[in-house]
Amino acid sequence: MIEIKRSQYNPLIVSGDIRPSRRDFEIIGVFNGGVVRIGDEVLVLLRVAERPVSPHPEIVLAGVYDDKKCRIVLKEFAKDDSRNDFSDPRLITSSGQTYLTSISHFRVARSKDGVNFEIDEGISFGPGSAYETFGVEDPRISFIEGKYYISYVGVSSFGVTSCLAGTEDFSSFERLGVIFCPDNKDVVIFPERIGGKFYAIDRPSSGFSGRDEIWLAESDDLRYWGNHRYLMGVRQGYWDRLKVGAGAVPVKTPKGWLEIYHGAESQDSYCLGAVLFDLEQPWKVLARSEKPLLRPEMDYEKEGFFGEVVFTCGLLCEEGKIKIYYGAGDRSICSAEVLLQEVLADLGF
Ligand code: MAN
Repeated sequence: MIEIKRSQYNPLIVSGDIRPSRRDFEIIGVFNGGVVRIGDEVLVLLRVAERPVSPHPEIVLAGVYDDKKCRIVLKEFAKDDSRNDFSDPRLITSSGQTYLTSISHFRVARSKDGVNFEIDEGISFGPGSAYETFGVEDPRISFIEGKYYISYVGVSSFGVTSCLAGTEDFSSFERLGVIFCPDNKDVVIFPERIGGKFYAIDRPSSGFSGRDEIWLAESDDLRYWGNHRYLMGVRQGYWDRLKVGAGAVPVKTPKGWLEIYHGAESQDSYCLGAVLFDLEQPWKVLARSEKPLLRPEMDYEKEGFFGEVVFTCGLLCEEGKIKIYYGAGDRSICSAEVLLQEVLADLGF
């Protein structure tokens, strides 16, 4: 039985640790952070989700980035209007249009011990294009050839896209645009070239098949992606029977590329497990976890803005351990660690 150890200090970062970006907003969650080690510090690029506080109990407000005015404007939805559907806490559907109940941006958090974090005051990276009007979400950081690349989700009325930004210092960022069209999320870029090419895992959602599964793409320059291939799907009867999507950036191990991914067993329960891809031919899946490495068990995972969720966008592989940072219940940042050797043994290696 594989043993994963949650940090005794969980949750490490909660909404109360963060000041909203505006006085009229409140934080609803801080979760799904991208992770990288820089020198003696762990840097987590947090997804901070906030929403306007409504002064009227019968009106729900949503913050939407106006890409012409370059600022966030407020939209009103009356609770008693039958055209408005609020049944999913994350979404508002109004006359056939979908909005989000919160708008997310990224903020830098730094820590010397991986437990106590100093969080930057302002927005480090926020919505900035027509494809990000409902926010930017779920950053994954790949350190490639001396530069950090952040693959993240841009949500707008166009749908859910995957975008890319580059940075050298996490204070200024270069927007490199949409790299995968809607609906496509959970993009992680391998940290080095394989056989001369860059590779990314993505997760298109097919309206036709109704499936949310993992694909692989290749590129020469990280911006233009092609040679798309189906990589792995959902498995009937398993913990990942409904949806799968990449989690953290793949880790190179002697046995293959190790990817910690998420699987949903129902619309509202997300677990984490492992998959191993071939080192030279990453389109070959070598093994997948029979059982999840982590499933929502603690109160802080079962409850939350959207409970029953453990979801990762980043980890560190250090001292023979996989240190996973994960979002719990779409509300807080937690961590858990497991021996790399145990994960590989569990996969049969
Ligand atoms: C899902 C969840 C939300 C997210 C939207 C848009 O509903 O992952 O957290 O805001 O998709 O990406």
